[in-house]
Amino acid sequence: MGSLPEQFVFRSRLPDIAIPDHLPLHDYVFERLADRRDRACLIDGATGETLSFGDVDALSRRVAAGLSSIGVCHGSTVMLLLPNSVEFAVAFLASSRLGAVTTTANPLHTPPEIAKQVAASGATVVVTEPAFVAKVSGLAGVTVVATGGGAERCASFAGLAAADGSALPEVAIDVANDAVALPYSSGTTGLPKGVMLSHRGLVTSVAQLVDGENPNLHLREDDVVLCVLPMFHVYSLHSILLCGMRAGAAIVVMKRFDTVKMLQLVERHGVTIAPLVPPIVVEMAKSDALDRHDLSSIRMVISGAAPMGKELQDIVHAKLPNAVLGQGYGMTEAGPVLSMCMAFAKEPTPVKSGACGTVVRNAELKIVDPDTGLSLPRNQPGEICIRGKQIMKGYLNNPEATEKTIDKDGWLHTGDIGFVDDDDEIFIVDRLKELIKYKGFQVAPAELEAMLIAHAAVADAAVVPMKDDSCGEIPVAFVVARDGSGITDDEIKQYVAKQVVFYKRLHKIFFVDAIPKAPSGKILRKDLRAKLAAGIPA
Ligand code: 4UV
Repeated sequence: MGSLPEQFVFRSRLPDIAIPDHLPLHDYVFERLADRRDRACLIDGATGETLSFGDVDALSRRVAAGLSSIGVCHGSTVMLLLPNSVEFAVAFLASSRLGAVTTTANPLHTPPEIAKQVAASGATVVVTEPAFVAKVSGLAGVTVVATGGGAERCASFAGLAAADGSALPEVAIDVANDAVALPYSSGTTGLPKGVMLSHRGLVTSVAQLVDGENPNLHLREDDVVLCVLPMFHVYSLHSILLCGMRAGAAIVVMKRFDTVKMLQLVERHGVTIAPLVPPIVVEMAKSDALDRHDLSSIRMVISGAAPMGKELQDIVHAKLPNAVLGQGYGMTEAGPVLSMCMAFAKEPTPVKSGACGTVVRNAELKIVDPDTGLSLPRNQPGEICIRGKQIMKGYLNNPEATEKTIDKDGWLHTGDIGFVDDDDEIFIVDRLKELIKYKGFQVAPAELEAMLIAHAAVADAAVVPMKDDSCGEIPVAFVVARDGSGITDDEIKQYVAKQVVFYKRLHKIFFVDAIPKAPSGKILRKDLRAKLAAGIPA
């Protein structure tokens, strides 16, 4: 009888902690409300208006009652189509109170992109700003709620917030099975899918960062966290909003990114924690305005959602010597955080530039050889896999895609290639999956390929990432044009641009005779990426 192959499982260097994962997410976040009722919770960056923890708790109860009065109940889906705002945070918590699920979308998405997500998620209520009401007003069976004034034929957010918060319906939330958030992600392959994150999953993931005697991400009550990353993306929703609130920190909400305004806000509010993505770190590092502002309050700069090389990390370190700079590594499906920089811990340990953290507590991580499926020891690159209560429950209405991502032993396969070094630090070196990341935003090649193939002049197409200094990656397409169509690259770019949000636009079109494919019909993306890496194809 052969012996089983050795399993190399990596764990945090910190001990596991007790996690109150019996609590619904809103109760967990507000667990210590009595101690911090009057402390600042959400600060509107534009106006300086501040809501205390007590205010946010009460407002989220009133909005929950208001949502209930327009039919939202246990199991309903509410879409938040909002830029960063106090209303976003409040509506998310309000939906959680009702046992409803929040699906989040970028308000800059085009009407067809939004309609697709509304239909797929089963959202019956969309909360948005007056400026975006027209994008959703024609959707059948959907009640639109507008923040701010002036939008016609909508329920008003202010109206919902005037409801009686003491009259909330009793809801029996099943923390292990009820989803509370439904962000969309294409995962390792195909089109964007609804990622079901349960109350227990998100509670676990937040606790893995900020709870315990020696939290991996040490946020304190006197911290001021900058929220410039979009709350509709899981990085901001989880690691800024939920972690910030759980830890009792104040969160400065910035509606949209602008380098100078961001630096002003840091100075004005004494921001101590700056969670960013590499393109913003680059903008900040090269901005002339950096030296004109006192940024000495910043004690932590977190970078995540895309790779940050050692060079950039060293530049920022030189510019912000008071701050500890490190990376987090997340993936929507992973709940979302897989690993976090140990220099952010209460009792920090040294880390290396370019590493994206050490696996979080109460979780297991392994590196798997994509060809043999065997787990690999330290310093050998393979597919990063994670297991723990924090990972997604699965994709909404898509058991096949769920099975391909979470194996029968409960391991979630990330599609990222990386290794764990001798100090337990994780380095990501490549991506097995199709996903393109433009400034940290997801672009699913399959979505753009379907669009291209639907064009009468296109016989076949493949979309792949091309490295780019300022965006990380940009989507480019290899296109086989139909004989005699005479279609130009500009026409193709325009055709796609009309249908998609700005970050999914194609930057270059390469006309080719054929798309390389495996006998199974699968596009050989690696070959196309290699072509790009070798220089622009003719
Ligand atoms: O699904 P997603 O868009 O998810 C994210 C989430 C990032 C987070 C979340 C919470 C944090 O605290 C935090 O620091 C970061 O990005 O995209 C997932 C894919 O993005 C790439 C990788 O390919 C993931 O599978 N990615 C994410 N973080 C990193 C990264 C990183 N630090 N370095 C390299 N690639």
